[in-house]
Amino acid sequence: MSDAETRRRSWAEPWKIKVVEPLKMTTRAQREEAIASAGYNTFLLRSEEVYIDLLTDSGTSAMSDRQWAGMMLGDEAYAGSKNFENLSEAVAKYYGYRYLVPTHQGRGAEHLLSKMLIRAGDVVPGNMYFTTTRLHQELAGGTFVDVIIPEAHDPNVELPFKGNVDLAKLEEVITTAGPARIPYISLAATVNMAGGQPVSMENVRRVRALADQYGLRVMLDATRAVENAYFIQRREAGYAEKTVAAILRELCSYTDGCTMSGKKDGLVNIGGWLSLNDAALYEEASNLVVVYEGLHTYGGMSGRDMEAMAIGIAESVQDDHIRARVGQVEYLGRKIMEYGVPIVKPIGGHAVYLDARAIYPQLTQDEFPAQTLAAALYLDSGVRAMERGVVSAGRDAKTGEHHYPKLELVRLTIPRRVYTQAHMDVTAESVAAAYDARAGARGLRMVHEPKYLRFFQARFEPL
Ligand code: PLI
Repeated sequence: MSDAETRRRSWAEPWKIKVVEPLKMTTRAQREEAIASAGYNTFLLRSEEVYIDLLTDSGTSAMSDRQWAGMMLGDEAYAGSKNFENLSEAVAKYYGYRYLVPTHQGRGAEHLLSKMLIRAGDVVPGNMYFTTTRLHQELAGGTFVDVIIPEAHDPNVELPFKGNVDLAKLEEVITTAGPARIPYISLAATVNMAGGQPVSMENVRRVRALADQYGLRVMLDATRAVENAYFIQRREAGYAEKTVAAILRELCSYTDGCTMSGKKDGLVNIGGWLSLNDAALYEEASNLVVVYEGLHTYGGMSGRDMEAMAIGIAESVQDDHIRARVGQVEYLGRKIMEYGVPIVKPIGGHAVYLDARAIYPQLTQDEFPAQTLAAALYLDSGVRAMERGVVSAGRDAKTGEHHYPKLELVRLTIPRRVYTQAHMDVTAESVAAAYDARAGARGLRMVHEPKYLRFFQARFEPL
């Protein structure tokens, strides 16, 4: 059959539903009580109080029947599990790295990498911070410096590769700090905090060239690199006829290793890994993992979890899968735009990001517009979203002042293979209702602020 015959006309999912999980609807009065007792933080809601859960795409995906069957093949030996071999083979085949250190999830890998490579006073340039990644870099004594292109901070600029590294800025950071103070370049694909925006292959190639010029490593945050590969296939000249799997391999080939949260692209509920090409670094990482995670052949995962992830990786790079995954996100984004609600453009790979600053011009960042909007959305319909603004950005490690990010966003994050098109319609309607009520928003004040990653557990009260 020709390509045209096999290609489906819409982004319709290449699967059907075998098991369902009932959802609970709540009344407005119940939601008012729930959000107040959660301190106006959607992280502190009980899942039972949520109707459509778009808090995160992390660990919330539905596994396939093949993955569930794989769970029965769990080899729970403390050492030398067969599932570790299968996972290593899957990572080598689809990502191309030589060595694998399994971890309980992405931040476990970030911890090991930061501990191994970062020394006090080091500088880590990267294309926008991610919360856990930056915190591990800081705890190891480093300072993160943002080198993403300036357009990434503007929700309205439409660029195909808004996650790209600003190469001039990167070189300036390298020469100012001195290459000896740069443990590695921290490259994310796609860029979560910028709105799920991709990097181009051309940009990654040039980052590699610059790194080589100064003798530096490039470490990839591969958490959503499959989604990035799909955008390259769709948007970058010369890649339309290549498979997402081939594009992913090429992308990784320009880097020296990766940290990975298998809970996103990898289609599992728990798991992650650290990949490395350098034998000496691997030796150190496989020694360090036994201190913090577990033996180097399970690293915080059970055998069955490693098997499910090995199968999930193979499923995740199928062109049909990733087209439907990103297609659903784009469907929701376009619906929300039809209601006139301001969002980050272009629509990202894993989520639609509402522009809370534009929606609530009456609120300053000290009144937490995105936190306010996430709570308002929950109140309207029971849809749970996540703040990605000043609360998530935290405080400057040196001055103790709030980071004030230009982007003040609410993220509607789509779990993979979980919700239907009708759920997306309901979500868009609810966003529109919250938008229509925007003039009444008064903001919040923070009444409890945890020391680390405050967005998870902070509490608020209405102003
Ligand atoms: O949640 P972990 O520890 O498996 O992964 C940490 C992590 C690293 N990098 C990136 C880009 C992430 O998005 C990420 C986790 N993200 C979460 C939990 C999210 O809701 O986006």
